[in-house]
Amino acid sequence: MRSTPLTLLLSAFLCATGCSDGGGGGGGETGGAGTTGGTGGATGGTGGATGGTSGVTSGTSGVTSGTGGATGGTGGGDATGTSGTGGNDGPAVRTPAASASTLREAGEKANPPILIGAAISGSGLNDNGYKSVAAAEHNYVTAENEMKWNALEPNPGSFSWGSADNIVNWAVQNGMQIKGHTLVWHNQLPGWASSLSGATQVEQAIRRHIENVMGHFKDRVHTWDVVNEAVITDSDTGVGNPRMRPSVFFNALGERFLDLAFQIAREQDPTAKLYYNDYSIDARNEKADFVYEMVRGMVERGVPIDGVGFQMHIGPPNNEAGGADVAANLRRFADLGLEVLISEMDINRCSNQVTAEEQLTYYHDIVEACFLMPECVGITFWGINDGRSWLNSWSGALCNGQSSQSLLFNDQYQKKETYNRVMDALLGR
Ligand code: 9MR
Repeated sequence: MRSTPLTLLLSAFLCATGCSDGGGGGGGETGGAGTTGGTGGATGGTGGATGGTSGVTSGTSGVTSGTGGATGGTGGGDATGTSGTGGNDGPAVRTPAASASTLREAGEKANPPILIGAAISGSGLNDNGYKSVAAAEHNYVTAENEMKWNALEPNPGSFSWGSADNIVNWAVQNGMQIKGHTLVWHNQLPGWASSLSGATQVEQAIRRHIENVMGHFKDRVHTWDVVNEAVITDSDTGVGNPRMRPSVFFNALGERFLDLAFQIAREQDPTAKLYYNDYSIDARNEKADFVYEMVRGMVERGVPIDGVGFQMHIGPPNNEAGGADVAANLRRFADLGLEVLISEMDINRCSNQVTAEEQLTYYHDIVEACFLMPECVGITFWGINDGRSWLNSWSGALCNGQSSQSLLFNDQYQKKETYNRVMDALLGR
């Protein structure tokens, strides 16, 4: 069974913002026109490449609406003076490969290419079946736990690289890119870091950690989750009283810790892509709105943020998000001039809150939402095979000893129907 093509839903959404003609209008000299641009597409109009007169918010809008982009615009600069951040010099659409025998191949042959990622665990790499599927099907790696603060800096100023190096080196050998996950996060902190207090102590610890970690991996890791999950709501679904999460970082420095972390990261590596990453911000909800305003503020202040990762843990206890909702939500972040990424996708079937049919529809439509947006640079699945999913053993996931059946491969590394639906979306079907 095929779900409603997201292309239709997406164009309906985009047309709601103005589809007066079929040409490539929008974007260009006035920038802001992009947000109400036409339905153009591949050939584009005049907008896009260098943004409009107020690039941060308008430059990419031309691309959004299927307008400008490819041929570039005449506008320049942006409101914050960081020339070009609002522009988007890629094509306005992504063209699928004609055929592919792996997800990785489908991603690499798409134009522009799209990264196909997986969370990789050190223990998984001891299993040949896991390793061969992981490398054949993916070209992007996130270490599931091995690059977190407790793994890398178990004692103050004393670093432990072994497990992370194993994963990173394996990825490099297999021609895969790596995202460093994660520099500043309230969770998986060593005890000594959780008990720091006072602005000076906390700022020094953040600086030492970021400088050492980014410095160690500088030649191999070019994208970083600089800050992870800094926002909380009453419910894990992203609803209820969204606010900055109390943490050792926030408690000592206030919201300033965000800017500080990104600034230190930028000083350490002027060319790295720097991301904010969070869960249950996948569709428009209270948490996503709050994060949008938070990130928009960072962009306006000139904080060096390049992208946002939408974790896309679908099903209990996290949010559920349909493809059209995801598309609309990702779009507004991309319109800030940022890359967007589906960073930790899995769909939990425990307790049957998500049915088998719904799971297939979600997999297809959410991957399609990203695929259709050139600013969506990749899709990372949070694991390889069902049996190793983090969900199985976490009480919040309501699995009660059952498998979450949340991923694309079974425990014999055979492709599941979920895999086929993801492939369909990557091939434009
Ligand atoms: O998958 C990870 C699991 O093995 C760890 O026990 C857990 C501990 O917090 O972290 C999991 O990964 C998380 C990721 O780092 C950040 N977003 C949520 C992920 C799932 O909890």
